[in-house]
Amino acid sequence: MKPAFAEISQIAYEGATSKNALAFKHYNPEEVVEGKTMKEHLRFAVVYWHTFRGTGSDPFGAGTMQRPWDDGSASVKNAQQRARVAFEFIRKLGAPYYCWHDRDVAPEGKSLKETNQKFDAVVKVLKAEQQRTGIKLLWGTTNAFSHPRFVHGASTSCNADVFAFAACQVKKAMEATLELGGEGYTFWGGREGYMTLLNTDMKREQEHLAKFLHLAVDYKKAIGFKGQFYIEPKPKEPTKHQYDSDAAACLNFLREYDLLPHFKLNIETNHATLAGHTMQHELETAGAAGALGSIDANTGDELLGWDTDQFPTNIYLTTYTMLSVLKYGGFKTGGVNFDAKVRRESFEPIDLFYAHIGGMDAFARGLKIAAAIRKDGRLAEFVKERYASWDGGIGAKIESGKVGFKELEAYMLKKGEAEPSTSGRQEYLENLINEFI
Ligand code: XLS
Ligand code: NI
Ligand code: NI
Repeated sequence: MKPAFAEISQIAYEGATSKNALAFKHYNPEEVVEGKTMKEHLRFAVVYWHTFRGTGSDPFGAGTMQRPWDDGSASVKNAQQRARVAFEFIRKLGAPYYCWHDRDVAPEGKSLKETNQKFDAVVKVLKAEQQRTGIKLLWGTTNAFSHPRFVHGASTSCNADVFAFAACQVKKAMEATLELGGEGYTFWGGREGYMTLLNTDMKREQEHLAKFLHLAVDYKKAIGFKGQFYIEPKPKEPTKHQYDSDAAACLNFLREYDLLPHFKLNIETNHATLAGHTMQHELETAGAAGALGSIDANTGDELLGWDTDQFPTNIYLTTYTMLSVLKYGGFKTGGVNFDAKVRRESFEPIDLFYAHIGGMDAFARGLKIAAAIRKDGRLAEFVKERYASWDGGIGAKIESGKVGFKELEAYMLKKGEAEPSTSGRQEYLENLINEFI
């Protein structure tokens, strides 16, 4: 096969002074930060859907992307050829992982049986390419939202046959993930929500979603898949309300239906902002519950209220993200997955390189900055000091359950007043962060 990116060689680390746009300035895979290499910390993944299937179409216009290796057909041959190009790209970029939806890698056939056969034919090529390049599958997932059959959702559809169809798809995609040695499997409830409550039995739909996930957990055990299951929160789009609306809603749902031990969260930046949260808020919510699994690294546009899935280049964003990730012990099975797409106007193949290099460098800087802030210790010390009243005296007694309202009344009657504690020092802390950026 003729290389698709013949003019591009392996992207190398050249250091911060390099002017080469096709080199890393900060991502030095073997550099050690807090006892692990950058490669081990960040576990970068390239997504198949945006990077190899994104056309650049939007509600106002057709696709713009120039992808000379792709003949535009829905043939298996084209899908296999595309898979080889994908691995050429990922290898030259130096990302250790990739992720897919079943329908990204292979076309849909006329029947479920035919669809599964086409999928198998492409999975074969993916497996061979993984072996040839050493690139691994971070997670697989199912697209149970694009096809018209999913108009009312998949597991939350009003039509039980659609639930059954989605189950077949997840079963098959989980088998493929296992076959490819995938380290996880993600559930993003594409259309699991409602457009209007007038036609929706919300309780029943949520019970069906829980039933679906339990069946997936059972099947995972049955086939011996040891990878991590993730739920990816998103508040809206395409529906008006998605049941997995944010990290807190997901955690509550998982707890209510006894699913929490089986899932972690895959937190996406642009979904956090659509939910009215910062990425950091979502990471802290997941982390505090012991459920921070992986991240979909992208960013929205401040002025566009849509999941624009842009590549992350904001150093504050990557710094705050890595501060939370390091705080909760780093990625185990998850990683930094670029669920991001080049702009419609960035239609040349080389833009895929610029986009990923920029995202990887931004995260490498975020990692180094976060590690420096942690090493410095002033930020953590400030937070610790702020809660000092809980480390002894009445605070320690409350935390350890030694006092009730009666004792607290006696304590305060004697003391007389609760003096305001020290300043929150937000500006001082923001300046402190800027010292490291
Ligand atoms: C869509 C989601 C999707 C998931 C995988 O907004 O981010 O891309 O990551 O289904
Ligand atoms: Ni995503
Ligand atoms: Ni998204």
